[in-house]
Amino acid sequence: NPSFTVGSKSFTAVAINTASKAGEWIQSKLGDFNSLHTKYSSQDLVTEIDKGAEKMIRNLIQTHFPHHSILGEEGVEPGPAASSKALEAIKDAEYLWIVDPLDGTTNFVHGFPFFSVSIALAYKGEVIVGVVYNPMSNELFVAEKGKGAYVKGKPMNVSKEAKLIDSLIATGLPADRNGALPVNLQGLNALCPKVRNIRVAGSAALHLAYVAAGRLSGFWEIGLNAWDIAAGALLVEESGGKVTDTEGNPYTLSVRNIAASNGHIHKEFLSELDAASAVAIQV
Ligand code: 2AM
Ligand code: CA
Ligand code: CA
Ligand code: CA
Repeated sequence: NPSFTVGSKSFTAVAINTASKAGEWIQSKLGDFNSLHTKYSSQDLVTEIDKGAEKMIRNLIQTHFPHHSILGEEGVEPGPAASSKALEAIKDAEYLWIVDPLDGTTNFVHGFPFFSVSIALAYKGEVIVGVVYNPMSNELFVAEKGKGAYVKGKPMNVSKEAKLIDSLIATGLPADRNGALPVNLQGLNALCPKVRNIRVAGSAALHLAYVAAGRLSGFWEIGLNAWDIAAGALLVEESGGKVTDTEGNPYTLSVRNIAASNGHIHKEFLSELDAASAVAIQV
């Protein structure tokens, strides 16, 4: 069993403190940032704020835990399978922090107030701490493996819907136009008539936090990376929900096609996606 501390330093306290500091800084930069580049495609945006937040997070983690490894979105080569390649090189790390400094960059750029900082800690490949922070709503979502999940200090529980037709589901429309996007659109097309409604709010980490908090019944998206999912997946599991890949395999750090739900609807959810052939990237 991993411990949650080194000496007197709590991993969770550092994750919370780091996510809060980065989030407050990001919020202070709303509408006040300069360099705006596109990364892999014209829809794949990155700003100096993504990079600055990651630097801040890396510095804080390294100060506390100099022997831990860090995987962050802005520290690797961009591209559709960015985290898979990076994970391969780093997979033997005992303690691995998985960081998305700004999840929902497009929202940040447009001032749409739905973006987050996502920080997870994995011990021997298993996520043991997950923190997602939305500075705009001042909501901090925290989970520790085996110890439950909390939003603003209050225990979270997933929603109770038992049928897809009563469910509010979220998904994402990825920037990867040739791979993930058409598959996700296929899923959207198939799911839409079978559910109460669908939301596409632009931050995978926050969508997962909302499933954990019972505000969404489920979420799926094709072609994500480890940093979009790791913290949110633990939030959902520790709130009583279910997290798999879109084919129903157990969640691991290498999963890129994610399906999370309150558990009750999971089977029906995945079978509708499967019927639409919308569970994997087709190339
Ligand atoms: P980001 O804002 O950190 O880049 C929305 O569909 C989700 O997809 C967001 O969590 C977003 O994270 C992520 N995303 C954006 N561009 C992406 C890309 N090119 N490949 C994979 N995921 C991406
Ligand atoms: Ca990005
Ligand atoms: Ca992201
Ligand atoms: Ca990001």
